[in-house]
Amino acid sequence: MNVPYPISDIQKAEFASSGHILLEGVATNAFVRQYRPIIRDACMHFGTETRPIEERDTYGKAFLQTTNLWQRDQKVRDFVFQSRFAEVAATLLGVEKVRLYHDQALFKEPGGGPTPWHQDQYYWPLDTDRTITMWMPLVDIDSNAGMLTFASGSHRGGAVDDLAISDESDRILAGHVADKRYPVVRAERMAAGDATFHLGLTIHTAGGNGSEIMREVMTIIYFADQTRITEPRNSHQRADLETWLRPRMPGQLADGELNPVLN
Ligand SMILES: O=C(O)CCC(=O)C(=O)O
Repeated sequence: MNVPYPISDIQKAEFASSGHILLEGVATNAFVRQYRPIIRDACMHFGTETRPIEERDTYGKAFLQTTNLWQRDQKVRDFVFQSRFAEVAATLLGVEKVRLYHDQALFKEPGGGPTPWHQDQYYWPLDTDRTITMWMPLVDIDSNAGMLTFASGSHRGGAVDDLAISDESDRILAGHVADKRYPVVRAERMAAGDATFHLGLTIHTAGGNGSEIMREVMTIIYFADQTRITEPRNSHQRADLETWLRPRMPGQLADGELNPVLN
């Protein structure tokens, strides 16, 4: 893990054109073996969902979400602060340095519902399109276990609508993806430690978890250094400003203590 992960010019071009890419072995087997129990325990400890799946709404059924574990657990911080991950993010974005936005563990339970089609950037008061998420399963998964699925090239259409993740975003963006004939792309399987990276504007979804195992996924979101904060455009962006960017304010550089440079 101390050596950089190699990215070829072909992979960079693929990412620029598709808005997403699958990379194998971004974390080594030994590294995943070491950190999987740490992240799982942190999710158990800090997770707050207690309702049975049947009683939750669409968002609640999609995954158990536990955020910014790096602030709560020193060992998870070691995982999130890996410069190897951040360097891949910077290389794919074509920028020199990236900052941490936040991390989230997204565990989709067996029987968990689909993740509606959405664009991440709707949530983020950041004045850049240079935002990227690393999505890494900590267990081997097949396509029926809630694989992340992308509308290839959809980032080039910009922000499509002002929609939070919901049944409505799912309906409208599924229609948009079909109208624009974006290829819908997902991996058949991913091994623990493989990762996908996608841009904040890439339209994406994930299926329900039809397998019998918990889909344990860890994500890390980065943005380009020197990015400024925008005036929040919705309640989610106001919450993000408070939660992930404090003490910085709209108009300022997003370079507060919660947003360190990681490469
Ligand atoms: O893991 C999922 O089901 C959805 C993840 C996602 O939308 C993201 O990481 O941006």
